[in-house]
Formats: sequence, structure tokens, C-alpha cells
Amino acid sequence: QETYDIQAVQDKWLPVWERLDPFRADDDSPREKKYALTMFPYPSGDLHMGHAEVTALHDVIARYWWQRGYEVMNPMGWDSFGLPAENAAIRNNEHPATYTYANIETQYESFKRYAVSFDWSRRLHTSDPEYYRWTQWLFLKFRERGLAYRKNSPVNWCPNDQTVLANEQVVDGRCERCGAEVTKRELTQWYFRITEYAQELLDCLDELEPTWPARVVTAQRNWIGRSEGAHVHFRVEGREEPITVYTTRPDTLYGATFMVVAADAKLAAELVTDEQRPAYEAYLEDVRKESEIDRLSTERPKTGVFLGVHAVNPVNGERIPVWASDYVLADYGTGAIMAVPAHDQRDLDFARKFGLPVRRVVDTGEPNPEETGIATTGDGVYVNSGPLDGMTDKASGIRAIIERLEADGTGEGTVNFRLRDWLLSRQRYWGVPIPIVHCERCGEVAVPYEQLPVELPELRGADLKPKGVSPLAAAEEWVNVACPSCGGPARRDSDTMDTFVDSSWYFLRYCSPHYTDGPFDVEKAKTWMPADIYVGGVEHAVLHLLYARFFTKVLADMGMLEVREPFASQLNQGIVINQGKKMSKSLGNGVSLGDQLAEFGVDAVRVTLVFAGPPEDDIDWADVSPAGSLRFLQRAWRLSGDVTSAPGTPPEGGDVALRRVTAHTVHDAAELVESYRFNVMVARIMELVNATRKAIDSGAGPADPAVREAAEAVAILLSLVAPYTAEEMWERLGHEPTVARAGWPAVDPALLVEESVTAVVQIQGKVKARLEVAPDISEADLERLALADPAVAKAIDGREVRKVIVRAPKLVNVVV
Ligand code: ANZ
Ligand code: ZN
Repeated sequence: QETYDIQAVQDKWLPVWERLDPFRADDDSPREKKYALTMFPYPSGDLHMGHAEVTALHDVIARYWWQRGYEVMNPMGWDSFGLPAENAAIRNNEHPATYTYANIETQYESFKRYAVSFDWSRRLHTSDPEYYRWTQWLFLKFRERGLAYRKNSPVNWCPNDQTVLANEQVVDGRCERCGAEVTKRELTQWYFRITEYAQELLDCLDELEPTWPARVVTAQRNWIGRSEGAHVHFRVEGREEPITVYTTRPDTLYGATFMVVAADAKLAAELVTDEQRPAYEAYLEDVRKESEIDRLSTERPKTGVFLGVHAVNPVNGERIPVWASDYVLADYGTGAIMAVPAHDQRDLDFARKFGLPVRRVVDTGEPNPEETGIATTGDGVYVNSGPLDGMTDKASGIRAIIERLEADGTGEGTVNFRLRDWLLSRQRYWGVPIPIVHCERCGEVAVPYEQLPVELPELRGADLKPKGVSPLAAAEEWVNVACPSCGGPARRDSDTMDTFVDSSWYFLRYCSPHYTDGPFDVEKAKTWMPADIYVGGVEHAVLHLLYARFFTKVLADMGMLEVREPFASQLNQGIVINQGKKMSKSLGNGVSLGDQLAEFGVDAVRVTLVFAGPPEDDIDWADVSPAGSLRFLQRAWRLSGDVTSAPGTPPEGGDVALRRVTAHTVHDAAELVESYRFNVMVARIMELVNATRKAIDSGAGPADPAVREAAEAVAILLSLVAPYTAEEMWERLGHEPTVARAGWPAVDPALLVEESVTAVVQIQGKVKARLEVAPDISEADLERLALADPAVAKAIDGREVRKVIVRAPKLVNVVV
């Protein structure tokens, strides 16, 4: 038997494909367009199993579309700014640019050898000035529209590391890295006003629901977190402005027995009396050390402090005390609540801790919360609630109270979102400089568009470690500029943008990656957008996908895009694990992609990843067999050597059984790809290989045209997952490269029809004829056939047909 040298086959075809460049997408092609998008990587190290998996899955779709005759854009680039690269570079004592671009080259070479059908002419790197010039441009356009702004707000601060921390980096009030007690600092930061699009971002999820993974849609809905309720204004004794609260249960207003203001909200500091101020300030000190997760926990004992003031309940005139506590968040709703302890557990815990009154206003039939300490949250009969008493419907209760508040001017119905504005500035080096200059005289001044990009200074040899202030602030030569507006002394903004800004529009840049008059050519974006499929990890379910949707909507409002949603459909792959666990250095269960490729070759690794299971499922490398995949590829490849009929022979006659298998396989493969059941498609190719082998060895023989037809179909189908083997087969079958553009095999529909079945025709219950019909014949067709049959016509003999009972495809009963 011939042996299949996969490494030699790889070396042979790679340069040929390089020359043919078969996947370059032509913007002006008359074919229908498809845009296949996959998430671009961070350039940290070489490609790993995860990259291999996602691109193998993604490539099935892109290559399928080419075979189906579409013009496909399948671009790739690098998300090359950002913390992962910067931290790795600092660790390796290298400049981030050196580290980043070296990794990009490594990954590029690996992607090429891995034979993904990328259009490399569209390659981009978000850290290139040609790219980030337009990120800065977009920032300024957003700012012109009031969608980028600066505000002062509290952020987590580690006094030891001298840096801000994300909420996730604060564990039990301490810095996760050094253990120092974390404090809050007021810092002025840049934000994108994504909240302005909250409602639309939510509404459009309905359209995306059929084609996006359910868990992504749900995650986005929860993140946006829309709730309906009311603002209620409580007059405060001895103060002009009222306290406004946000509540989803205005119908429980009669049960509000105290109010709570977020301890760290400005309002609390304003309200507190001189007498209570020392206690308040001591409490605030403690609160500043807590994380949001701790603060919202229902488990923790409640803490708080009385602010010394009273407010008045607008519906019953009752005087109620105002407290400050950490369980109310400063940046949700209005930062203040009306506490209804009978029907909210946190309020009840607080009331019991500080001896505040509890009043039930909804009788649910459960024991009174005042006695049990368990708040009741269900529906019931309103009690102690003035005009609501006796009502049972919550919606009506809410409506009645809102009407009353609106009539009195003490409140109004409102909608609230959990979504916060997007904090985009970072005090780090390796990112897009914010194109703003701060002038002593003019304040915040935008860098004029024609001066973009504001290039990131190299700062070779500088200390880039995080210090809380961007390292750019210390680059005096770079930072000090003349104000673009008055020419006076000014300083550049020294913060850089979050990497998520870069990745919020890269899919648009791919449409015209070398365009110099704007971030993208509006006409080309019309041609390609939206992306027909977006393949990537579910870890981006919220942030990246929400930000990209936000950018798309703003650009649509700017008149630059016709679509308002960037990604028509989406597929999230599972992850590659080993021995039941995530691969990690400490467990020593990592699998090196490079080693696997060296041992089994690209095709076998790709087939293994695609065949392992449904794309959404995790793949345990301990449960799969790249060696088995390689054996399968060898079997397929051998077919191409055994076929002896000449190319171009029309597949007439021949082994009909094999022809049927081929036709069904090709037909079903299309449906399987379109429904993302790639693993089943591979299984079907395996069956076709076996059927062809059988026909060669013990059936029609190698010269039968049906055998050639089958082998060619195998090559074309295999080109979606095993491009090298497919190409080699194609050549051995006498064709020119490349099989990737050979076109989807034609299927004769007659071959898809099952063998015929026998229908019995009866007259008055007696069999008069038997007909051979297709198994899926319609009742009407069968009736027509039956009545037209000569034997049946003769038996009817001109009598009037009173009734025809048809049970397709088996029986026709004629009553005369
Ligand atoms: C009175 C009330 C009575 C409430 C009741 C609930 C049950 P969602 O649905 O998540 O929007 N709340 C409002 N602002 C808050 C803040 N800044 N921090 C903590 N809690 C806050 O939740 C809205 C409810 O959460 C509001 O309705 C308010 O408590 C509380 F039987 O008001 B409710
Ligand atoms: Zn100025």
C-alpha cells in the first residue's frame, strides 16, 4: 500500500495556494456576497488549541460558501493593543511593540500553514497608526455627538501598586495582587455614553434571537437590565430639594417606613446633620473599602448610620428617618431608596438590625414579616394602603399610585437600566492615545482631525509599569504641546483607550482596510455588512458584542452604515480541555498545538476538532483521536489513487446504489453545514468513503464512473475541513488546483428520491390495479394517477364516481 506523507503534501501545496491566492474577496464581484467573521486574536505567544478549534470550525462555513458560489470575505487581523501584550512585554523586559509584532508574525505564519481561507490582503493590526488614527477619529466624532465625555467618579485604588483596579481585582477589600487595603479614589475618566442606546440595544435583541446563541441574548438582556418603576420625590424637612428614589414597587409606598441613601453618594454627605457627621464619616471610610459584590450580598449583616434628617412620605404625610448604608449603590437608580421592610428582605434585615418599624401593605396569606423576619414578595391583597386597600392586582396597584403621584407632582412612572456608561480610559501605555489636549485657557480641546493620528511615543527604555498615572504623562516632550485652539501652553491627555474600543469597529475596517479618507469606505461597508456569521468565544457574550453593537448604531446614526446590527448570526465554540480539566501550566495537562501538528499534520488536527462533537460543546483532547482522523484521511486519499476512469467521464449508468449515497451525502452536507452540525457532516463523509471503498474492492470496480463521482465528491466535501488532503486527492483525480474553488457537486434530484412504493387502487373495496409511485407523492397526484389508470377506468365503466378515499402513498379507494 502507498503511504500518505501528510507533511510532504503540506509543503507541496502551501506555495501553490500562495500563488493562486484563491480567497481574495473581490468587492466588485457580481456574485452574491458573504461575510464570514471570526474573532481576531491577541498576539500573545503562538497559536494554541483554542485558535485551532475556532478557526477550523469557522473555516467550514467560509469554505462552504466559496464552494456554493458566493464571493466570500473572510478577513483576519490582530487585536494588538492592550494589557495582555503589555504585561507580557514588561515581564519579558521587552518593549510592547517588539513583543507584539514578533508574535503577530509567528501567528501569521502559523495561520497560513494551518490553511485557513483568510483573505490576507485585508490583514490589520489595531496598534498600527493607520488603524488607530481612525479609532481616534471615531472618538472625536462620538464626542461631537455628546457620546464621549469626562466625569469624575469613584474608582478602586491600590495605594501600594499605585494603580486603579477593576472591581474584579478587589477581593475582600484587598488588592488581589499585594493584599493592601483598597480604597476608593475620585478620578476623572473618559466614558462613552452607551446608556443613550440602552433601549435600542435591548429591543434589537428580539431580532437577533433566532440566529444568536440563547445564552448570549440572555446575558445581554440581563446586562442591560431594563426595569419599569417610578421616581418618587420625598420632601425633606428643612431642605429645599427633595430626595428622589427609584422603585419598581411604587404600590408598596404606604409601607415605606424609612429611607436609605447610598453612603458614598454625594447626597448622603449633603444631608447629614453636623451632629451625625462624625459617625457618618467613620462609616464612609469603611464603605470605601468594600467591593460591589460584597455590598449587594443579602447574606452580610446590614450596616448603616442615621443621617439625622427626616423625610415625608408623599402619600400619607408620614415622617420617616433617612439613613445611609452600603447596600444601596450610589450609581444605580438615583442612589437612594424608600425602604419597605415588609416586602424587601434587605430592607427588613436593616429594619430589624436598627429597630425601625415594619408595616405590611400586601397580605399574601403568609405569616406577617414583622414577626417572622421573612419579607413576602408575592402578590396578595393590599392592606394599610389607603385607596388601594382591598385591591388584588399588582399592575393596577402600581398604575393607581403612579397616577396619584403624577397628579400631585410627587413622582412619575419611569424606566431604569442597569447598564452603565462605558469607562474607556486606562492609565496604561500600550493603547490608543486619547486625542485631546488640555489647555489652561481653553480647557478640553480636540486635536484637529487633520493632525491625527496622535502617535504613541516609543518611550524605549522607559519604565512602563503601572503607576496609576499613564507612563505617557511622564513623557514631557510628547505631553507638552501648543493648544490647537489658542496656541498657548497645553498638555496632551495622557490616558489611552481600553482595547475594547479598538475591537468595536475592526469588522468595518476589513471592508476597506487601506482606505485613507475615513475609518472605512461607506460604499464597501454597504457591500459587505452585516457580517453573515460571527464565530467566537462565549466569553465575549456581553462586553465586546455589546460595544460593537453600540458602535454600529452610532455609525448608522452618523449616516455611515445602513445596518444597525453588525452580526446577522453567531456561533460560539466550546473550549478545548484535557482530561476533564481546563489546560493549565500548574496541572501540566496542556496540549501543544505545534506538537499535534508535527505528529498528525494540519488536516488530522482540523478533522479531529470538527468531528469531536457539536461546535458549541467543549472538546476533551483525552477523548479524541487525531491518529484515527489521520487514518480516515489516508483512506480517503487512497480512493483517489484507485479511481481508473478518466476525468470528465459523465457519471451515467454505473453503480446506482453508490450514486445514491453520493447524492444524499452531498445534499445533506449542505444542510448540515448550514445548521452548524459539522461533526455530522464529517461522519457522513466517512460513510461515503467507506461506500466508495466497497464499490472499488467488491462492487462496481475502480473504472465505474460512479466511483469517480464519489471520489470527487469526497475531495470537495473534505476541502471544508482537510484542505491539504482534498487538494492532493483532486490532483490525483486529474484536476487543476484548487479544489477549494471547484464548486459544490451537482446533485441529480432523481437520485434523492427513495425507491418507489406500490399503491393499491380499489373500487368498492376490490383491488383493480397496482401503481409504482414515489414515496412522497401527494394525495392529489395519487388520485389523478389512479383515475387515469386504464384498468381502473375500465372497471369504473362510465359510472359516476361518488367518493375517492386516498391514503398516500399506499391506497386509493374509489366509490361509485
Ligand atoms: C421599594 C421596594 C419595595 C423595592 C419592594 C423592591 C421591593 P431592579 O428591579 O433591580 O431595578 N433599589 C433601587 N435603587 C437601588 C440602589 N441604588 N441600590 C440598591 N437597591 C436599589 O430593583 C429596583 C429595586 O431595588 C427598587 O424597588 C429598590 O427597592 C431597590 F417590596 O423600592 B424597591
Ligand atoms: Zn487654549
